[in-house]
Amino acid sequence: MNLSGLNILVIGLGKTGLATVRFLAGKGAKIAVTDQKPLTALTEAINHLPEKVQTAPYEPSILAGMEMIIPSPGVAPSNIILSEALERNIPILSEIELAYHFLKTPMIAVTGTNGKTTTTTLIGEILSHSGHKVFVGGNIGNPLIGYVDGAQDADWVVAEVSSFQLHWTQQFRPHIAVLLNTTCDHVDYHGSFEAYRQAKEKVFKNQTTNDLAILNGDESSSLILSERIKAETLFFSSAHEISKGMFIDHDELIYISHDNDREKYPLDMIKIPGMHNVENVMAAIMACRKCGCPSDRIIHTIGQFKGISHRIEFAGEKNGVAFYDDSKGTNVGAVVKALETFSKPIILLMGGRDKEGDFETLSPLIKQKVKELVLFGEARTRVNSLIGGTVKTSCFATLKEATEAAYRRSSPGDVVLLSPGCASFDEFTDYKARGNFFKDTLRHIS
Ligand code: UMA
Repeated sequence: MNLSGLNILVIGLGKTGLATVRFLAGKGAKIAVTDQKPLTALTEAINHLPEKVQTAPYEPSILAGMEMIIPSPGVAPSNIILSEALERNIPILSEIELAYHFLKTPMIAVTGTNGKTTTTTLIGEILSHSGHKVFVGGNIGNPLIGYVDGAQDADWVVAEVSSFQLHWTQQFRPHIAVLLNTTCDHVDYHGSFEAYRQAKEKVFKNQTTNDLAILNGDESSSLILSERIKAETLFFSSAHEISKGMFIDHDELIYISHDNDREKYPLDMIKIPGMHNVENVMAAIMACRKCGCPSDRIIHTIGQFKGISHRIEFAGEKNGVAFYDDSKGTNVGAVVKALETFSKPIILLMGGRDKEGDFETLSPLIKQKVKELVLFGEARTRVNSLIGGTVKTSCFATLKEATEAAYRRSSPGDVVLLSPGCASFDEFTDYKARGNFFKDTLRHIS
């Protein structure tokens, strides 16, 4: 792909936009950038732009003369500039698609509604403990294009890829692709659950028989999907035996490879809680075995792995009440996984910015596991109208008020769980800030 002299518009000046602009400048493209925020709110980003990059107004008229558009992941497909670009047949590429065209390192891509960050991180750690040089990036926080812009000196790239990033891909082809699970999320962005699912499934679209696809054997949609996949396919299941892939047999994980080799891994090597994490581990093992990582290194690394922050993370104990930070649980599927992890009575903190989640599907599990529901933030009214009657429920404007109320209502032996099922952006910059704020509130609570 020759970008020299090409007129390219980059939409959004966050992490992705800035890294993309730097890469494009190095390739000699003529770059314009635009952002829905006023320029005065973007001084920091603008100060980091390479020379000759133009800032442009946030309106479709800027498309005149443009030959390619690179939208940031957060720009929804329904965006007015993107709609107009489609009308005018101007190519739209996501940043991961652009990066793919220049990527020289073999790539493992991990997607799914939940577990992406845990699995991506674990694969990266196993590979590096097995002696490989690894770049871990993508949706996890550091754009893939930044790696492509550098020396590209890793043996493997492990990329967490989101549905936002996959939506505008065309030729993107990871050597190993993992789809962990697909439950309802980001309907506000994609327009429907079906559109969201289709975006995720694009991770397999260009794979060939030389590649590997890893799918969830407990989801009927992945069985249907596998019929369209050309790559060698392996499944993982926490519920039943699998003929090619990985499953649980009493206190062991069994892996049956394509060559019918049978390997065993002790279940108690896994220190991170919940059956969903057993699934994440199975996917990671199969990806790493394909890369040639030895089983003993895999077992050792999994045994050391403590999980990631803000994902069902133990946040402390006060007067016999245990607090867990699951701020990264921003959709209903994640709340399900978190609730399933505990056997003690739960006081559940939910809320934030609604992504049109299917909260009503939570009712049976809430009835079974939750002692009291404490709702907060923008989404509290809608969530309350959908599941408020299931158990005793109260509503608060902010996370601070909700956390203090949850503690007041708790008794020794309870779990207070922040698993919001919503985005954080009504009160915080991101889920990390929300999780840290929760922990900070706990420190000062009395
Ligand atoms: N913007 C517009 N128009 C829009 C939307 C945004 O101009 O319609 C502008 C904003 O004003 C802002 C910039 O775009 O200045 C932000 O772009 P962005 O929202 O795409 O954010 P980045 O900083 O580029 O971060 C993105 C991912 N963000 C999203 O997908 C929303 C980060 O994932 C990712 O870590 C980063 O690229 C590096 O790859 C975050 C995320 O929430 C963690 N991801 C979602 C998730 O995990 O559920 C998909």
